Formats: sequence, structure tokens, C-alpha cells
Amino acid sequence: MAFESLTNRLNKAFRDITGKGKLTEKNMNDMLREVRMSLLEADVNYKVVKDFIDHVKEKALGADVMSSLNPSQMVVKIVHDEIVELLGTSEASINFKSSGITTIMMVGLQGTGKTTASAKIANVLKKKKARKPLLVACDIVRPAAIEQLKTLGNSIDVEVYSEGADVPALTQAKNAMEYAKANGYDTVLFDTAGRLHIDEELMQELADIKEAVQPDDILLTVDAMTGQDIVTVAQSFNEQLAVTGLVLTKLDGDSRGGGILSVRAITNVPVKFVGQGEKVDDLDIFYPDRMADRILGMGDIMTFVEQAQEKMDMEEQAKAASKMMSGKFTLDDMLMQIRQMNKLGSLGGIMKMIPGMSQMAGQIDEAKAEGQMKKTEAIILSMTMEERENPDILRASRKSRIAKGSGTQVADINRLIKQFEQTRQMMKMMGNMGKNGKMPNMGALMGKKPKNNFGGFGRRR
Ligand SMILES: Nc1nc2c(ncn2[C@@H]2O[C@H](COP(=O)(O)OP(=O)(O)OP(=O)(O)O)[C@@H](O)[C@H]2O)c(=O)[nH]1
Ligand SMILES: [Mg+2]
Repeated sequence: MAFESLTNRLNKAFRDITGKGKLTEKNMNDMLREVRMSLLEADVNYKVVKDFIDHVKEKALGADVMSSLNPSQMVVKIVHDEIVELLGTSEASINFKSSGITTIMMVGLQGTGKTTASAKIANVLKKKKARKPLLVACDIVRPAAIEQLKTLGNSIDVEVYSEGADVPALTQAKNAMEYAKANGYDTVLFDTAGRLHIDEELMQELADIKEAVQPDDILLTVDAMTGQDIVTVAQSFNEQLAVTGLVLTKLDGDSRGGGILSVRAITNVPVKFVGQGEKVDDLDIFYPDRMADRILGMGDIMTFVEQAQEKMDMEEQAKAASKMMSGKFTLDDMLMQIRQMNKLGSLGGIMKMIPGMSQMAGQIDEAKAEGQMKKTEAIILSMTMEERENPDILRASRKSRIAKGSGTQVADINRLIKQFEQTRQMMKMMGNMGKNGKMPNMGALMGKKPKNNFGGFGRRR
């Protein structure tokens, strides 16, 4: 299993730090040292490691982390995000031509998986993208190469174009384009020959084919087991051919993972696919965040990361709360609050996280509260922006329009407006108390109006 030891070491580093209640500069440095060692041991390029650690440090020392509810978890999240960054933040796909035939050229060193990947990609395009692909056997060097591609093509029911081993690859590539045009193919994949090392002859052959077929994508297959050498190989292919995407192969093997983490960072070429086995179905579109999850090992760590995300949402709430306390709270803000709360989970669960409100959590009728929130949301959504900003303009005719629009009664709207006014008043009051230097006791304030589910949450101390 790829990354196994990297995953284990990172997990240990994280466990050490999250086990400690408080984040100090020392235990953070200890953790980062561990992370650095784990990456170097996994054979990640030293320059990539250095930049990685610098970025993490910079972000971790920023005010955001230190002020957050659980700084240790936040640091783990930063490491996670930074790994996603390293792998490329967005999913990259095939550069399909908007009209005409899309051409994809596969290049790479010998045995890295070009032929297999050609068939795998053709299979994905046919099954998932409803394309009509044609495979072209441009490897006439290795005797069995044409047969190999034909066998693979057969198994996925994709035609293979070949004029045999005696016609130059370049000629065949050109003829294949004519053939594709004449026979209604919309995507042509060229499987090319590999070499043990990069040499001029190979590069010239590839450059000629490139010139002839003007590929929309030049995909370089790199074997995940290669380690750091991947980087050098990828760099020189990229310099000479301007590679548009990487296919990481043999990720099902026992790779240490280093090459994968370095190659994208150094070449800046996105990874488009990952090969995970010898069969034609063993190919995945590359998703950086999923790969990061895999490297970090799901389970524990992901829980930390998710919790940290929630904490960040809470900080958003705190910002909203300060707006509320200045008395500038509108129905639109209320809507945001409701949505934020829905994202966070059950009302009782949220209240438990808020200082001073945990005792009340048990008293809430969840189902009723959820229903009420949905109703409120529907009502606000039926209002115009102007009405949300200034509910005073709501007269009978507007109210009945809103009631119709939201499937509620005018009485519901009156109730909401009353509740909103109370919340706004209370917020203002709390804001003023805060100004006097006395922090209000949220629980006591809320306790007086247990029916009001909306105001006041999210304020941290
Ligand atoms: N386990 C595993 N094996 C793979 C994967 N991709 C390719 N292989 C195997 O690696 C070997 C080489 O694959 P090919 O597709 O023939 O590689 P190539 O780059 O076309 O090789 P040449 O044409 O000789 O340059 C074959 O035995 C494949 O079955 C993969 O993702 N996982
Ligand atoms: Mg091959």
C-alpha cells in the first residue's frame, strides 16, 4: 500500500500535538520537525519539503490559529490543506476540443504504463464521457507493443489503428488522423514508444508526432515507485514537449509517496489520472483532496480536520454576532445564521459548544425547532431584499404575498417579525453592555426568552 509509512508517521506527529491541550511554539515546532522528517523519509524533494514547512509555519503562526478554539487541530488542518496545495488544488481534466477531433498523446519512459494508461483512458472516455475514442499504436520499436494494445483495445471494445511494425510511427500517426475523420471518431489516443533513458532520438520522434497531430493533451506517465527520479524525468519531458498532464501509475504498489508529492510542485504540471492496477478499470481521475486524505490516513485525522473546519465556521458566527450587536442585524443576516446553523448540525449540539448555553441544550425540542427554522427560512426567502433590510415596510398586502410564497400564514410572518425585533433589541442591548466592559452572560440572557432560537449563538469568549 502506497504511503503507508508516511501516513503512519504523520499520524503519530498529529496525535502527539492534538493530545496536548495547549499549543505552544515548542510543541508546534516539535510536530513540524516530525512532519519534515516524515516527508524527507518518504523521499519528497528537500526543496519541496522546505517550502512546505515554511508555508505551514507561516500560516500556523498567524493570528487565526492562535485565536482559534483548538489551535492544535487547526495546525493539523493547515498541514492537510498544504498537502492539497502541493498536489494541485483543483481537479484537472482532459483538454477536450470544443469541436473537431481531440488528440491525446501518451509519452513516458519504458515500462511506466503508457500502453496500459492509453487503454484505461480510452475506456474512461468511452464509458463516462460518451466519447468515441480511437487508439493508435505508434510504438513500433518493441515487438509485442502493437499486439499488447490490440488486446487491451479488444477488451474495452475500442478500435486500434495500426499499419504494423514496418511503417514509421509518424506516418501512421498522420494516417490515423485521416482514418479518424473518415470514421467519425471524436478522440484519438496515440500510444508511443518508450526508452530506458531519455535520448535525443526518442525526443525527436515524439516532437515530430506532436508537430503532426497537434495534441490537445500530452500526458506523461510516471511510475509512482520511482521516487525522486520522477522529478528529473518529468522536468526534461516537460522542457522538450510541454507536457499538459501527468498520469501517476502503479499507485497500488508499495511506493513511499515522495515522488508524487514532489512532481507536481516542481513541474507545475497537473496530475490528471492515477493508475491503481493492471486492469483496464484500474484508473481514477485525480482529486487532490482525496489524495491528501489518503496520505494523511482518513479516520482520526480527518475528524480533526473537519472539526477545525467547524471551528472556522464558528468564527464566522462570531463576526456575524458582532454585526448583530451593533444593531445592524437584518432578516437577511438571520437567514445566513439559520443556514450556518443547519450546516453545523443539530441545534442541541451547537448549543453545547457555546459557553453558558450547554444546560439549555437538553431542553430543546429538536424536531419542532428544525421545523420552525425551515419555516423561517421559507418566509425570509419569499421577501425582497428591501423587505429583509427593513421589515417595517411590511403591510398586509406584502404579508399575504409572502405567506403565499412561503406556504405559511400571515400569523407566522407576524410571529417571525416580532421575534426578529426582539432579537435585534436584545443584540443591541448586549452590544451596549459589551461596550461598558461587562460581558453579558449569554445563558442568562437567552434563558429569559427560551423560545427565541436564533439570537446570540456563536459568540466566543
Ligand atoms: N500494478 C500496476 N501495474 C501497472 C499499472 N500500469 C501499468 N502496469 C503494468 O506495468 C507494466 C508496463 O506497462 P505498459 O503499459 O506496457 O508500459 P509502457 O510504458 O507502455 O511500456 P513500454 O511500451 O515498454 O515503454 C505492465 O505489466 C502493466 O500491466 C498500474 O497502475 N498498476
Ligand atoms: Mg507501451
